[in-house]
Amino acid sequence: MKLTLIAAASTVLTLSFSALAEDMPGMKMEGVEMKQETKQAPVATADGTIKVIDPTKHTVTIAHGAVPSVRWPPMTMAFSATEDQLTGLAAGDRVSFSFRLEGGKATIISIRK
Ligand SMILES: [Cu+2]
Repeated sequence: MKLTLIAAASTVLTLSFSALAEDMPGMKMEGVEMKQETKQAPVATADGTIKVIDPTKHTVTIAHGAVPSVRWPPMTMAFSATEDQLTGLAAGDRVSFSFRLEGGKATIISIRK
């Protein structure tokens, strides 16, 4: 009877140790990936008013408010955007958008009225 209990207890211990060992590398990996993504291209969000949409150049010119995360004052500038992202939008629309800043070029990630 005693032997059976000990055997059962050590089985439970072994199981919980292996569960821990599996969890830890996974958590570390996730942390590393998140850091790399932030380093590569910071993502910022802003609000603004669409001034011009240029479907041939795939750009949208937006008069946007201040963006503290990239130290921008309010300004009017062009962002790269895909045709899909610009569908349903027009000059004069108030929009909220997120963008990625890479090598001095700003690319829209998401944009909505
Ligand atoms: Cu700007």
